[in-house]
Amino acid sequence: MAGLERSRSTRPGLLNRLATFLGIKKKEAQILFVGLDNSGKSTLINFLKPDSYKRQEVVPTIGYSVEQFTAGRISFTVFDMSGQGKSRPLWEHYYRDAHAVVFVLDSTDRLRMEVAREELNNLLLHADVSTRKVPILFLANKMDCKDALGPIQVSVDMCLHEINLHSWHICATNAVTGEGVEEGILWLTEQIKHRL
Ligand SMILES: Nc1nc2c(ncn2[C@@H]2O[C@H](COP(=O)(O)OP(=O)(O)OP(=O)(O)O)[C@@H](O)[C@H]2O)c(=O)[nH]1
Ligand SMILES: [Mg+2]
Repeated sequence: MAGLERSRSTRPGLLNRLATFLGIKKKEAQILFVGLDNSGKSTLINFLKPDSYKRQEVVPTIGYSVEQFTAGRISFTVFDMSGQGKSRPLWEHYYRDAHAVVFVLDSTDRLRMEVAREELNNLLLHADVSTRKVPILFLANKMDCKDALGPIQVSVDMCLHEINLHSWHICATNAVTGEGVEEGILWLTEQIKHRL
């Protein structure tokens, strides 16, 4: 079935530096990255990884991959799901143990914003998400592209204002340079530190 890839490092990456900064004491946080194919999930995760484990080239994910960042007192386990239509039914198997969901959107993909909205609906209606009130970070990615929608327009198209069971946040990101990512991860870390 799906590919399983693991990377471990003792060199602190952004996630670990933030965890240390925020004084998180518990041991493990599981974060689920979902979103349509080509939205930039793996590129974002590659940015978050410690330098020595960054990939030269990011390729489309087959099934899913798992990345682990370990340093100090905290270990983040990141599930990077494929966004291909045939792989999306896999996402729900990872909802139950996720401390937070990162939903990545390609801000340039106006045509498929509706499809992303449908997938978000499925996620929000799933009992393992709705009953646990999992925080959701939306990343309006590819903000560097000239035809990208702004995060406010993405929020409107995705009807994010209708989400009332979960804490959520949206930021515009460039996964290649990491612009905007730190703000999102900081918000995420604040949300989950009480849940670990
Ligand atoms: N310009 C620009 N390109 C990006 C950005 N993020 C990702 N890309 C490009 O978009 C393409 C898809 O990125 P991936 O990270 O593989 O997307 P994914 O969401 O993991 O896709 P799947 O694994 O198929 O679900 C790659 O060519 C990336 O270089 C961004 O912020 N800006
Ligand atoms: Mg991928």
